[in-house]
Amino acid sequence: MTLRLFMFPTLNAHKVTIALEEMALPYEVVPVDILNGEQDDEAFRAINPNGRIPALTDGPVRLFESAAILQYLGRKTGQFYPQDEVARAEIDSWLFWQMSALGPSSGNVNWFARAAAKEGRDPAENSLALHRFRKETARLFDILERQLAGRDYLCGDYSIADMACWTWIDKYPGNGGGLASRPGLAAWHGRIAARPAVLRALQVGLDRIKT
Ligand SMILES: N[C@@H](CCC(=O)N[C@@H](CS)C(=O)NCC(=O)O)C(=O)O
Repeated sequence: MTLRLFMFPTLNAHKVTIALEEMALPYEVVPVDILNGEQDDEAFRAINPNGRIPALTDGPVRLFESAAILQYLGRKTGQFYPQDEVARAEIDSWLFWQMSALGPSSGNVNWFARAAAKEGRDPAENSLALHRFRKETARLFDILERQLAGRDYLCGDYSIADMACWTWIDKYPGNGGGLASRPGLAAWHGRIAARPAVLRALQVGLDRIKT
């Protein structure tokens, strides 16, 4: 059965291409042009009723939400997601932390910064929101720094939790105040950035960006 990944080259989609490349799974890319509203097409809504990428199908299995996809791929292959409950509980915790804290907080920094610039709004209008989300994102970066003290990866061995967090740090380090003052986070970032599967994964879909 062919895995079909519905995607546009963004950090949430690249979490999944990292997992697919690391797990050496063959997959087909189905482009969804989110800059031209294809995420709202009825055909795509049948795959993800929430109208967001990434989504994945595997025969009769349909998944949306990047963390659900990462868990599925981890269960399917037995890689980067150990069955042992102690290890899995740790990975799930960091995975959900990324989805509920790091992603939304850093994403809100982007939104409020962009809304002012792109929508011709008075930047002062967004200053309180930006202050709140920048402060929270910096706090979350500090949490990662603390977790990585004495560890190469978030949960000991490289796992789907690292894949989920890494794209957000890689793409928007400035949202949390950068990596210069966080040596553990910087080393972790560099360690993952150097992985051949990650380098391949970040290229997937880039031909879709028409700039
Ligand atoms: N929690 C979702 C977030 C998905 C999401 O927000 N995807 C963005 C791209 S990274 C999207 O589809 N944006 C299209 C839009 O905002 O209309 C996940 O992790 O899969």
